[in-house]
Amino acid sequence: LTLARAIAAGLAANEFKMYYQPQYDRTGQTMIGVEALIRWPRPGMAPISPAVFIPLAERTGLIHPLSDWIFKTTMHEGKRWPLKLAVNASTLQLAVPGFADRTLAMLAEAECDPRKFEVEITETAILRHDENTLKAIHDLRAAGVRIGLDDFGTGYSSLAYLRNFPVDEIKIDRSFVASVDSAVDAATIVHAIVSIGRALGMKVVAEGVETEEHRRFLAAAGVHSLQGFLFSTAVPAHEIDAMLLAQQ
Ligand code: G
Ligand code: G
Ligand code: MN
Ligand code: NA
Repeated sequence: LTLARAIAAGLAANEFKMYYQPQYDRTGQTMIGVEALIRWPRPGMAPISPAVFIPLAERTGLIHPLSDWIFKTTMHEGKRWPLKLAVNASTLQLAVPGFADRTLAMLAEAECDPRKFEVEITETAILRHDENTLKAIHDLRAAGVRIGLDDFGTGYSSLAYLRNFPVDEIKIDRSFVASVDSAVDAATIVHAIVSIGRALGMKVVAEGVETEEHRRFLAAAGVHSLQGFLFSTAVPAHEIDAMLLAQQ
């Protein structure tokens, strides 16, 4: 509970920062998007990973104000880039009635084009398949917001749900990418995910691209875009500005 109080205080004191991890086309030459990832560089203390504080925020209800801050900050900082802006949504956030309307209102307020905004959801969100979540995804897509399925291949629902639950993009989980050059089964699974994604008209993104060997394998397999430490970790907005300038 002490940490929960620190999250609430951190929000009030504006301690959180959004960082952005670049996504490249399959040649690795052109930045085409970013994934927004929250960071908490607590003044005078060791940083805490979002893998720790996001689940705690979910258990305490703080995820709602925190998620609003994440969405708004990403829209305001990212609208100036000619890039797709992918943001992680908590499963709890999606299930709140009015999530789509609130997101669209934030986009309008930030003057951010809905067509460049992507909401990343997980298979857990789909598995719940409650009506609010389904309606939110439908309404967002109708307004031009893209939906991405994160950590694809690690859940149980993958194949059956893709039929009833259309998404624009699937992100191959980095556990498969990490093994493509050492394990035949991981390479086979990547090929299978790309075939399914392409057959269903979805874009396929690979996460956790760490080496030029990974990049070459994934490009040959037909993945559309690439994200990982080979290119960059998540960086502050001003570093994305500099990378875009250097690319011109
Ligand atoms: O970026 P990093 O490896 O530290 O992220 C750790 C975990 O926290 C990942 O599962 C990631 O999806 C999650 N995470 C990071 N930033 C956000 C965010 O802005 N919103 C949500 N809901 N999850 C995030
Ligand atoms: O769960 P999600 O995919 O949203 O979270 C992204 C997480 O993956 C972040 O914590 C980010 O720091 C991490 N990440 C990004 N690129 C790489 C990579 O190339 N290798 C590894 N091991 N982690 C990565
Ligand atoms: Mn993600
Ligand atoms: Na992931």
